[in-house]
Amino acid sequence: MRTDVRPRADGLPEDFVWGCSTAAYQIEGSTGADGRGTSIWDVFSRRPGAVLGGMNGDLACDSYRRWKEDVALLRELGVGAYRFSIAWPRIQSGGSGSPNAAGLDYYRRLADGLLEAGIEPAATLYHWDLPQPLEDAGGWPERDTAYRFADYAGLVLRALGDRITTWFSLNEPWCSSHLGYALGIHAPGRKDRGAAYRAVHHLLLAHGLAVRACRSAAPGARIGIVLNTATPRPATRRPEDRTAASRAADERTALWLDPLYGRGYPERHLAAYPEVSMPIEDGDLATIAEPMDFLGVNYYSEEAVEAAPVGPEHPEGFRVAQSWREKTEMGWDIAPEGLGRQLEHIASTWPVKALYVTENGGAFPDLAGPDGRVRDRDRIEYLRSHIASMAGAASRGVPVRGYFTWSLLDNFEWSHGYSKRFGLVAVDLVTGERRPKDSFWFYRDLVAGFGS
Ligand code: IFM
Repeated sequence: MRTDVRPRADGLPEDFVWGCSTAAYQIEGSTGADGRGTSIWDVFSRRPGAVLGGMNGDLACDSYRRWKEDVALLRELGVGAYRFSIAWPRIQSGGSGSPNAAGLDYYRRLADGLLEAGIEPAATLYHWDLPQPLEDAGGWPERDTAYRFADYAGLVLRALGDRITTWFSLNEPWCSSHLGYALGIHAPGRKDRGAAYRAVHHLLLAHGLAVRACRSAAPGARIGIVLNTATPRPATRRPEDRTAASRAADERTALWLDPLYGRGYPERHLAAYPEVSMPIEDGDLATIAEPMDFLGVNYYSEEAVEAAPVGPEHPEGFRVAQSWREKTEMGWDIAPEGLGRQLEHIASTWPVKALYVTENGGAFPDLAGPDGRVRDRDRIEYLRSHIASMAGAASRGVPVRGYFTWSLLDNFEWSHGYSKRFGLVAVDLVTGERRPKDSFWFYRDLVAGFGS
């Protein structure tokens, strides 16, 4: 018996995949390089008041030019996989037509660099950077956008499917539909609930069409979707708070998972909002329910929800309630046990084949000491407790196959600009210099099997 290596203390299988996640607009920069077109975030971030301090992703972490440094960091971490996203406007500047070879070459180089470092590339096809010309034509509320996405997915899979086998269709489509089209706090910044629900349907249709495109373009590939599901609890026993919590949970979870697993849209949810309707055409529900290989779940928090008067601030009639918990810099409750609960709820309600935690992490103050070192004990504790919660779910039979922390790098946090930092690695916004925080070394230990 070997005595030099301790067995994993976390109860997870040896072949469990550890990784890190990022997204194109948040890290790449070089928004005008090599034929990249304009995305809705390029336009939205220039709208006065849309992003804190008028910041944008023009430079971001400069990863388009410094990707080799990112791969070296991942190699140092020892992770098995890297989840990044492909910027649609780099591949089709206007959102349709023949692919831009330079854009594809960038992701080919990145994938090859990862493979040479022994790291599996895992690519998201859409992490919110819709080509602006498609938004000008109506965006996700229009059916044609789903067809454009299917074309894009097919050509990316044909070009890169020989070296990338793990694919995610959409990242957190709730953010695209609800934050982008209902609440207007993400690109494209519209406030129209009818449009948001049409977007829900077309995002799901786009996903189903992409799964089919993937199967025909790269038969060996595996594909799933990434959702930010949530099951908030009612703040009190009052019936109106219970109704509020169940509506909030449906909006984040059943609205997506029911159709994805062949059950159609949840009637109770649509009945609660008679002003919206889903533009379903013959065959759509079968397309949306095209079998996936796995489901990705992004988890950050678990909130309490209470009823609120319907109005511009709470168009759905609910809001996050006051709580006793410590919060991250995002103002989100730190609720590690909610991750295990969420995974168990999903696995016991829908017939998922495999689950990946595709994002989990926290924004913290990250003050550097006089020696420049960031002793981010709060992030380490956040990661440790959430991973323990996930491992608990795995030990109770939930088929969790991997965990990706958000994020490798401090990056552009959407409407918060660069003010919220989630990275294991700090990035100097002027020089681009990368500096691992203490959480980086914690994660390296954990990946090596010495996390607890
Ligand atoms: O930064 C985002 C990411 O783009 C999507 N999931 C949540 C993260 C933290 O807000």
